Amino acid sequence: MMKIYGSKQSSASRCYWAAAEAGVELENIPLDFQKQEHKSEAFLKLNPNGKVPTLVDGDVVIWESMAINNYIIEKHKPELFGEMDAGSHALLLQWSYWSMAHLQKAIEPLYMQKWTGALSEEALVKAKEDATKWLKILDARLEGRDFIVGEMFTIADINVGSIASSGKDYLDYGVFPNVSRWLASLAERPAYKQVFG
Ligand SMILES: N[C@@H](CCC(=O)N[C@@H](CS)C(=O)NCC(=O)O)C(=O)O
Repeated sequence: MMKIYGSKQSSASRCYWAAAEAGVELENIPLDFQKQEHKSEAFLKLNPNGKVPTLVDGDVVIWESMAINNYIIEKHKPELFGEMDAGSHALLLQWSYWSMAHLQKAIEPLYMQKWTGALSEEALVKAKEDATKWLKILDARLEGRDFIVGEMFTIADINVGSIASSGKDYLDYGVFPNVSRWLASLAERPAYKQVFG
C-alpha cells in the first residue's frame, strides 16, 4: 500500500482526496511536528525539505502534493487527466501550478494565523486583497463552466479545489458565485465526503 506522511489537515489533504477518487487507500505514517519528527535525519532522507506530504510507494519517493497527485492519478485513474491532447494537459498543469503559486500563497497566512498568531491589521488586509484578486480570476474562469478544464472532473479540480476551499472561513465567498457553485458541487462527490466527512 502507498504510504503518506502528512495528515488530512495539511497539504496532504488533496492527496487523500486524489487517492479516494482513484479508489486506492493511503496508509498514513504519523509525524509529530511538536517533536520535530519532520526534521529528523530519517525523514530528511525522504524529503530534504522537512515537509509533508511525502509519499512512499516501494522504491518511489515523491514530495510536493501536486506531484504526488500526478503519480496517484497516473498509476490508478489516468482518466482524471481528461482529454490528453497537449493543450488540455498543459491547462491542467497551468491551473494547478497557478493555484499553488498564487492562490495558496495568498490564502495561507489567513489560516496559518491559528498556529503563528494573529496577523497585523496591515498583513490581514494585504492577504485578503491578494486572495480576492486571485479568486476573481478563478471565478471568471468558472463562469459557465462546471469544471476547471474541459467537460469533466479532472485532477485540476482536485488541486485547485482543495486550495480554493481553504479560504472559505476567512473571506466572503458570496462575491465569487462561480467558485462557490463549483466548490459546492465538488463537496458532493463521494470521494470528497469520504475524506472530509
Ligand atoms: N508546496 C508543498 C507545501 C508543503 C508544506 O508547506 N507543508 C507544510 C504542512 S501543510 C509543512 O510540512 N510544514 C512544516 C515545515 O515547513 O516545517 C506541497 O504542496 O506539498
